[in-house]
Amino acid sequence: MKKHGMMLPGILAGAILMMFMLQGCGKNAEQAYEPRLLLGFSQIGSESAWRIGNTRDIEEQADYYDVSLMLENANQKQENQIAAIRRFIAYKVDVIAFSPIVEDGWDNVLEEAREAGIPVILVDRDINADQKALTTCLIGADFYREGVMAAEYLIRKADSLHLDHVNIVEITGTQNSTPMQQRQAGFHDTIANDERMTILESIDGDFLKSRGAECMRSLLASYGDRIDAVFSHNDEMTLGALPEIEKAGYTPGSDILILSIDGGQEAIDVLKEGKINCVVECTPRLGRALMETALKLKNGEEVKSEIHPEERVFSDEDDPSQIAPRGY
Ligand code: GYE
Repeated sequence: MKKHGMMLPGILAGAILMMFMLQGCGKNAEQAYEPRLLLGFSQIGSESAWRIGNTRDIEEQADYYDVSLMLENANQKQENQIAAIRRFIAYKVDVIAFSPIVEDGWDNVLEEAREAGIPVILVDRDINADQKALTTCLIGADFYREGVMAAEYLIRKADSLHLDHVNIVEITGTQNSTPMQQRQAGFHDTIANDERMTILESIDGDFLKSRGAECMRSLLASYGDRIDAVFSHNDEMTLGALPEIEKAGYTPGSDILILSIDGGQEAIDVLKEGKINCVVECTPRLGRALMETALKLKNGEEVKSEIHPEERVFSDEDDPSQIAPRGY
């Protein structure tokens, strides 16, 4: 039987789930179709190329592993994610996975999953330590390391340009999300020992392109000429900020150094043009590890408590024309 990924509101998703469970009835009408694994996944939204690539990868890998996927998109709202998880519990899925938009506020719904005996996998982002025991495993990037790698690039760049000071503005991701907190911590901790480095301001860009542009306009209005470098927590906000820098009469990549995170194709193309100096990779390809982990949980096998993909740095220190197509 063909399995389908679903990006549907609850009731419709329920009706279709019933339909394809019934479709599985063979000669014996009493014997309902048993998928190999029924996985409920609550995605945050569609805010970035990263997120869209991540959703696509999870759908493709579910297909590849013959997993029946109930996929719900929360459109950037935690309450929608909580409602989706409750629906997964009601449908008695085998495993629940979700990418928590923020770190806190999950205790009640995770307690409900635990009472129902359904294991929960965190994908991409983490939750508060006190709620962690209600989940089995985290599959996602080491965001702290990403912040460290961005800062290490900036320190090397300051050395090679013989800069005696670097005034940085930071455009951060969604407040209280893991990548925002960890990328900031990794970056700040790493520049802390370099007295050339000063953060003029950190401002919340919510991982959105439109907010990246707004933040950059306001930072340029406040600091203008004093800005030497922009550290933006994702490509979308970077792509929003660049035209504002140009409109203000500066050349990104030379007048102002630009550091970004994610490594989507559009940002890599701009890196090749020289308007971005460094992009730290954050891979959205978490689908394979998710399917393998969920299958193990269904079979009652042990799983690792954390799985981090390998990531690298793309920058003007290497030849950007050699970067292979990114696929997201
Ligand atoms: O960097 C950003 C996205 O959680 C790693 O969320 C993810 C981040 C990613 O929207 O582009």
